[in-house]
Amino acid sequence: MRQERGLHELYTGDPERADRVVFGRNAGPDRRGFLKGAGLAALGAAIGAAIPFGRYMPAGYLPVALAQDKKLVFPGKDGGLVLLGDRPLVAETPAHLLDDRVTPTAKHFIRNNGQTPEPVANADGWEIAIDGEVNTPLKLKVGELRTRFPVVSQPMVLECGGNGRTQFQPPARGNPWTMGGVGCATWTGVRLADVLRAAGPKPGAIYTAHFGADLHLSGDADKQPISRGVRLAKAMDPNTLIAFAMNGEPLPNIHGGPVRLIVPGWTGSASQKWLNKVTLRDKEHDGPGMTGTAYRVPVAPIFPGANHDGKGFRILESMPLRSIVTAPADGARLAAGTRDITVRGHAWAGDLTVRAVDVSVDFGQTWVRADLTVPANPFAWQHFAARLRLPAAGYYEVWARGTDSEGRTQPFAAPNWNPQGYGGNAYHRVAILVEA
Ligand SMILES: Nc1nc2c(c(=O)[nH]1)N[C@H]1C(S)=C(S)[C@@H](COP(=O)(O)O)O[C@H]1N2
Ligand SMILES: [Mo]
Repeated sequence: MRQERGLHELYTGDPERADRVVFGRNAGPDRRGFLKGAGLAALGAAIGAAIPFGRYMPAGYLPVALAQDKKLVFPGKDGGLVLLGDRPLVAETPAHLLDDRVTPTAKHFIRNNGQTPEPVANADGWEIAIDGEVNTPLKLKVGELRTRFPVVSQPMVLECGGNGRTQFQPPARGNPWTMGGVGCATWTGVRLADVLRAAGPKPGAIYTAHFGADLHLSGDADKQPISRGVRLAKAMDPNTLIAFAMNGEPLPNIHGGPVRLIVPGWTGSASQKWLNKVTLRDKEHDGPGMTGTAYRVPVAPIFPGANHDGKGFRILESMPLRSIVTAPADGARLAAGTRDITVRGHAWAGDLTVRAVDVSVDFGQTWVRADLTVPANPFAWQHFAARLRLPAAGYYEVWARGTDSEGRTQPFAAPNWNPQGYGGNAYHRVAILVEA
């Protein structure tokens, strides 16, 4: 059975498959030997410079510059994502690259739990099944979805359950997300509710179970990398979509194309990629990612650092309130004499909305209320901006702190320590320097 390997390892062992995974299906056998053409251009773009001796670079070679920087090399990604792991492939977006109101696909984070499937040629022929506690089990091709059901298109936040994890002390287990496991792309698809209604949920149906076509890292076809579900009420929310397009383009393979779920505002793990089946169940789902301490959080606080088997935890559903500063960039050096700056960013709060965002440049002694937009539609993030005065040259930190529609404010440090680090929503803090 084929073991999934890191990209680098994959390149050394199986350059043809590596090139297909990285550069798409058109990388033919002529690309063996040395790297040429589109592949070389893509690597050059990722590095940000021409590669004068690129013709001598072996196909599948991962340049040291990229390995050191931990920059993601991937077609359609602009080189700015930070690789958190390549087996499985996980990459986050530095906050300053999330400045756009709608996150471009090139800047959207990636979170895989298993192997990346190879792209399929005929997206419209991809089939999904609806079964379990329904009166009429269905098999629907993606092409049919478009014609049978109303198509919806709107920007919505997709966020990894572990976003903010590095805030936890002692460190929590899992991918070291800072604040970049989030994006707000425009998703186009049909409502899961419409499709479920067509199948007719039985009275006993209370929960969904989601299945995708990606292989487990071990290559064992009997194991799933992840299979989560949601309460039926969330599945029936008109904003929960079966999505086949992202930012107006066919859903890219790496984001789950041809088709995926978007369960906005809830832990990203519920938004199954490479979707091939939704089963309605008469009890809570128990697939990989539903049990123990995975995507589950303590109901009563536990001692930070304690071993815990997750008994008595609850399933992570809505994501917490967060805000990020997208400008200035962390580490920005501002010209001597700069005294006023505009701070900009986004805020979101899972199923809730954001009532206010405050920003500070004096370590939280005083706060300035930012201008804040209303969401473009349910589950879109909100944008804030504020002018701040910097009295002299020197080092400052910009802090941002949101308040949600129920009046709760972000804490200074990550709350409710848990073994896998969910819910870290401390203030976002960026460092800036005004040159003397
Ligand atoms: N089939 C499948 N679906 C999946 C995953 C996966 O590994 N396999 N990862 C989940 C997790 S944990 C997240 S956060 C989102 C990430 O979606 P993205 O890679 O498009 O950003 O997809 C979810 N859906
Ligand atoms: Mo995730």
